[in-house]
Amino acid sequence: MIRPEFFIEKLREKGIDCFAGVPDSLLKNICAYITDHFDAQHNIIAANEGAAVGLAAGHYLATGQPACVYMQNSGEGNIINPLASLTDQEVYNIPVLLLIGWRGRPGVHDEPQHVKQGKVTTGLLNVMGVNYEVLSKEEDKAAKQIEKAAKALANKEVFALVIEKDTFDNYQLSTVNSQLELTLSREEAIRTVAAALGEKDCIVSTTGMISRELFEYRAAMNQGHERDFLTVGSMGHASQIALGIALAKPDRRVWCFDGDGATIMHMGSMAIVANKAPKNFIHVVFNNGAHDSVGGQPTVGLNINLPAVAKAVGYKSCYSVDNKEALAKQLSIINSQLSINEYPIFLEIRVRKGNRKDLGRPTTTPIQNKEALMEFLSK
Ligand SMILES: Cc1ncc(C[n+]2csc(CCOP(=O)(O)OP(=O)(O)O)c2C)c(N)n1
Repeated sequence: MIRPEFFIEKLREKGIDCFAGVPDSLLKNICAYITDHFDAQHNIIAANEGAAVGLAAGHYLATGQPACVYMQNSGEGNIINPLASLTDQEVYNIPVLLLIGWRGRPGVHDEPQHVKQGKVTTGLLNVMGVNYEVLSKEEDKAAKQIEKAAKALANKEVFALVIEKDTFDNYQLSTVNSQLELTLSREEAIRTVAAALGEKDCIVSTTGMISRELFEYRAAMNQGHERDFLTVGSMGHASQIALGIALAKPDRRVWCFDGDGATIMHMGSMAIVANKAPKNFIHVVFNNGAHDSVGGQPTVGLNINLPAVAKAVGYKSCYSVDNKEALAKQLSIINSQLSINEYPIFLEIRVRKGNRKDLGRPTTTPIQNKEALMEFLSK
């Protein structure tokens, strides 16, 4: 395995000391190392991977030095546009080093949402004309690959290092967010909200642990999973899936269970929800100020006023709570005192980072999930 400090030192030797990206579980150790060792100017956890390529381009324009963009392969979709229309040699010809975690690598068991992306990971790079190396787990070989990457960057190319599982040695994140005062766990908040739903209501939950915790809540309560669309991939799009349902099924309330990282990833979607003004839409953001599901790297979630953003774009009722009592009270107000004219609703729940160690994964397939939900919605 490669020691994070070895890898980063090699990049520094090649003049790369600026990072931007969205963290990934396979890159957890290297992302944690970067978070702890680079200041806010030199490590920007971006809203999404495309934005990270934009940041890298800006850094190059200002310094003449390429930056490194780290991401999970799920983020490849988000970088296609800036690769094709910003960094490409036929456009501005801007070098960027991509560090791509290869979830779903063919032959390695992974969750359903990673299988397709894993198959097309290197193919997409080929189509985009991006040369790459699958990073060796041996330091001397990896050093040679970094040499090769540096030559491509010097030639103003985008170059990718594709990272397999267990490439980097363990590194424990020591940077903590200023959220120590938060006591409510995400799982308890999820259970409290799910328990407050009406019979006909449905939930669209975001990728990562939020969907896993919701799934386990249903199992623990001996309930079916038909009310819940567990969006295992498509980070940042849960609110639009929920909006699509809400507009087509005006007689049902639709709850979106979002994360702060996912909300921020495609925050523009909030404006579309608010302007469509569905009278049956409740957007709940479990805000722990972190990309908790992939290692807990910070987001800007706890530094910004999400309900104020929601209010500004046009959600009719916006709230923030940070403890169980306040949450229960707020849910009771939503359920019994608000008229339909006070929708769409935005509810931020500030929760602490972390999850139960024995948290399971959905045992139903995405297709079973989809079919059960469609059957539920058709009734
Ligand atoms: C486009 C894309 N980029 C990155 C990921 C990897 N990923 C999965 S969950 C997650 C973090 C989600 O954070 P948040 O929405 O705040 O929820 P939390 O895990 O903190 O509950 C990330 C980065 C992904 N699935 N898709």
